[in-house]
Amino acid sequence: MASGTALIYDEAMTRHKLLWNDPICDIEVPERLSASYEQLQCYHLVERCVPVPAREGSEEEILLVHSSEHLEAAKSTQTMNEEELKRISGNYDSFFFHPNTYHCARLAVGAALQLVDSVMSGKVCNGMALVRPPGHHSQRNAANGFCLFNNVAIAAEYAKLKYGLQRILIVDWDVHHGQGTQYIFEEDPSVLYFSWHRYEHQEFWPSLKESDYDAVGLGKGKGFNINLPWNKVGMGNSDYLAAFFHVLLPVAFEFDPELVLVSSGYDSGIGDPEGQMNATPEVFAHLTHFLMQLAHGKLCVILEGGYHLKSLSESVCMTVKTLLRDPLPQVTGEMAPCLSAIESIQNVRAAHKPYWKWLTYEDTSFLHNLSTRSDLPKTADTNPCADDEAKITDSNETDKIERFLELHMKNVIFPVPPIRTATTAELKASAHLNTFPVHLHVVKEMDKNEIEALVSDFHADLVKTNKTLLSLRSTLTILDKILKKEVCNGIAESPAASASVAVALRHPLCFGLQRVLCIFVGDMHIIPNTEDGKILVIHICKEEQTGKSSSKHYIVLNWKEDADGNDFFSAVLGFILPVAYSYQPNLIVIAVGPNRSLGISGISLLFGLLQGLAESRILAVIEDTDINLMQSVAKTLAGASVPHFGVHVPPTQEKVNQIKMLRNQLQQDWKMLQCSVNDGI
Ligand code: Q9C
Ligand code: ZN
Repeated sequence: MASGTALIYDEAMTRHKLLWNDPICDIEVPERLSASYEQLQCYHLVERCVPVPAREGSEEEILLVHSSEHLEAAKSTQTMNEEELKRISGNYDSFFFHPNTYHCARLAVGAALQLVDSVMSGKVCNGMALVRPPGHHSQRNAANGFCLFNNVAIAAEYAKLKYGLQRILIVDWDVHHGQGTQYIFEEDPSVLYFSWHRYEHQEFWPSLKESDYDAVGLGKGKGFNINLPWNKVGMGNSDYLAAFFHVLLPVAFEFDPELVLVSSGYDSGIGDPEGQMNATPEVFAHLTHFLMQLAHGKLCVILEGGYHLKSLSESVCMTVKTLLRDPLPQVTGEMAPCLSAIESIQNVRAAHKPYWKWLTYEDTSFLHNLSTRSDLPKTADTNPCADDEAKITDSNETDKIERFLELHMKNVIFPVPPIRTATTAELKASAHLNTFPVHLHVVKEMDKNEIEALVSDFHADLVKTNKTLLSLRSTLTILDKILKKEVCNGIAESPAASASVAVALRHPLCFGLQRVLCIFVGDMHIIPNTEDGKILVIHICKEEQTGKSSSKHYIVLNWKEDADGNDFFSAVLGFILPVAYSYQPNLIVIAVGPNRSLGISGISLLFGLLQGLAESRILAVIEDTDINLMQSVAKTLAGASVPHFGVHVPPTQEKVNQIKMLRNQLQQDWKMLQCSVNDGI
C-alpha cells in the first residue's frame, strides 16, 4: 500500500497572463498559483510532500479529448502579437490568450498526467497539482471560462487507456459547472461526474439548462452525470457536507471507483468574488478526507478556479494537509443545511432514483418552485455567516474576508499531538501488532495503584471488583494520553468494554469536554448516563435485542450487516455521519463488544469516516479478541491504510425504513440529517 503525497508545482505556469483590460478575465491571475505555493511553504507542507515535476502533455494526449482543430488553433497563438491574441480570444466565452498560454496549458495537462502516473504506479498514494490555466469549462472544440484544455478530462481518458481503469469518479467542487467535462463524458458510464455549482435557476454563468439536476447523462451514461445546482448564494460548510452525505458519497460508494479525480476549484469558498459562498477553508479538509476513503485512497486533486487569494491558498493548504493525513480541524458554523440546499439535494436524489440501487427505497419526490418565490431572500437562509459575510461586493469586502481568515485559521489550526496512535504492550503482542507495517506507539499500562488512585478521584461505585479494575487498565491508560494531548488516538482492549467506557468517561479530564460521542457496536450492558447532553450514544445492535427506543442523546440503530456484502455504508453516510457532524464531538469513543452485528469492513468504515471529527481524538475499546479486527482498526487509526470495504450491496427496504423513521424522529435535533423538505422543516 503506497503512502506519501505528491505535489506538482511549476512556476512556468505563472507566465500565462492577461495583457489587456478585461473585467471578466482579470481575476485569473498568476498570483493564484504563487500565493498558494507560498502558503504551503509557510505551513511547512511542501517539504512533507513528494515533489513531482510537471511535463508538457503531448499532442496525442491532448487529442484524447480535444479536436485537432482546437489543438492547432491553440498552437497558432504562440507567435501572435497582442492584437491578434485579442482577436482570437474574442472567439471564445471568457478566455484570454498570451504567447505563453499554449505552453502553460500543455504543462497543466502534463502535470495532471504526472499526478495520475505517480498515484497509479504506487509511487505515492495521493497528490495535488497546482495548475494554470484551469480546465473544466474547456470543450472538445473550444476554450471557455479561463480554460484551454480540459486537464481533468484528459487525465481520466489517460487513466482509462494506460491503466485499463473501468470506473473513475470526477468530483468537481469548483463553484462553476464544469459543462466541458459534462459534455465530454455524458455518454460514458465509466466516468461518474459530480458537480455542484452556483446556478440561481439558470441566472448564473454559464446559464445552461443542462447544468440543472435533471441532466443525468445520456444513453449508456444515464445516471453517471450528477448536477447539484445551488439556487442561492451564501451556501456554507453544512450545505456542502449535506451534499456529500446525502448525494455524492452514497453514489460514490455504490459506484466503487478505482481512481478519484478532483476538479478542485476553491471559488466555492468564502470571499470568492465569483462564487459568493460562505464555506470556510477547513471544510475542504473534510471533503478531501471523505474522498480519501474511496478507491483505496487513490486521489488526484487538480486545481481549477479560486479567485480570493487568501481563501484560495488557505483552502489549498487544508487540502494538502489532509492528503498528508494530518488530523482535521473541526468544521465551524451551525451544522444545519439551508432550505434551498435541501431542496436541491431532494431534487437531485429524485432525479437519480432510477439509476442507483441505494436510492431504490427512499421516498424522494421532486420539489419545485419553493425557492423561486421572489419574496424569499436570495441568500441561503439558515447560515449564520450569510448575513455578515455573503455580501462581497467590493475590495473592502475582500480585505475584510482576508482579515477574517487570518484570525479564523489561527483558531481552527491546532497543534498536532506528537504521537498518532497509541496501544499497550500487552495488546500489541496479543493481537500480533508487532510485525506491523505501521507505527504504533506503545504506552505502559498504569498499574493497579495508579488506576485505583485515578478512579477513586472520580467515581469508584462502578468498580466493584478487582477484575473490573484490571479490565479498565488499558482503556484508562490510552484515554489519559488522548486527553492530555500526548497522542491523537489509540486502541485499547477490555474484557468488559461497556463497563470500561462507562467508568473511563468519568475521568476527570472528561468533565472538561462538552461533547463525547460514544458508538457502541454489539451487546453493551452498561450505558453511560446521557441526560446532561455531554454524551451522545449511538448503539448499533442486532435486531433481536431491541425494546429500547431512541431519544436525542441515546440512539439505537438495529443493523445486522448483510452476509453477501457491505450495506452498512448507507447507514454510516445517511445517518451516523450526519448525526455526528451535527453534534460536533470533542472526543469519540468507539466500543466493540460481544455479539457484534457488523463485520470488520463496516467497523473500519466507521473508524475511517469518523476520524475527520474531534480533531481525530478517537479511542477504540475492543472486547472482541479477533486479531483481524484489531489489526484493521489499528491500521485505520494509524492512517496507514484505507480500509478495504469489499462489495457494497444496497440496504433492504426494512433497513431504509428504519433510517427513515430515525431521520424523521431526530432531524429537528440533528439537522444534518435533513435531506428533503417535509412537514418537519
Ligand atoms: N458574464 C473557472 O473558475 N465568468 N472559471 C464569465 C460572463 C467566467 C470561471 C462571466 C468564469 C469562469 C475555472
Ligand atoms: Zn470556477
